[in-house]
Amino acid sequence: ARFTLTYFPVQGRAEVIRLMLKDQGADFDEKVVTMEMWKEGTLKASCLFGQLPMFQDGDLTLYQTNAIRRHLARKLGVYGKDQREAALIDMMDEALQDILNKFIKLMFEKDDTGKEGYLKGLPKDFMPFEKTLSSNEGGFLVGNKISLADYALVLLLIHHEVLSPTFLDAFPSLQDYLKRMCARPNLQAYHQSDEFKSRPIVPEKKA
Ligand code: GSH
Repeated sequence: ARFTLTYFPVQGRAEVIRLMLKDQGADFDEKVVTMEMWKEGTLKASCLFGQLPMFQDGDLTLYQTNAIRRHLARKLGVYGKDQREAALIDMMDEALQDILNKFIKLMFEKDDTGKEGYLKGLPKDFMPFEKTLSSNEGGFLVGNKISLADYALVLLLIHHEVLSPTFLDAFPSLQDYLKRMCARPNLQAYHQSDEFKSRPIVPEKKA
């Protein structure tokens, strides 16, 4: 395939890239790097910033999840229909990044003490997206076509439902949106695949 995604055997930061590629029906190879392979050090030393994901598009090698996402979004045509939409997509995406950063922090905490406070903050964090979706007749965050930002939102919603199964009760538009997104044929097939089911969200916590 023209595209190759190199990452650890978890959803992690790469999942939002996978989601876009899968939904868009883009053909790509995956190189799975186990912790043992990574600790050996050669691959890490060869990565520009010493981290994964790495993405190859022909002879273009990219690091940094968001740079990879934006490259693919431009390439696959999911970055809005014009500059105005692209700006709004960036705005939505940055706000989603803020939530994602808090979520990642929570995921890597050693115990559950931060969870309650985190869950209390969710309504405030997700309300802007509920509002946006309830007023945008296009059915997406921006315009009437799926975009870069939608993939980020879908993934966050899926992960937050795992964290708190009742969390979407207060957000009817987000609930409807998630249902519609997950019913997209390619996403549905992906989420039913063994490949997806066997990949944990984050690495197992060490005792
Ligand atoms: N800003 C980078 C991005 O978004 O791609 C962060 C990448 C990053 O944190 N990668 C982690 C990693 O490679 C995995 S999610 N950890 C192993 C290491 O640093 O040795």
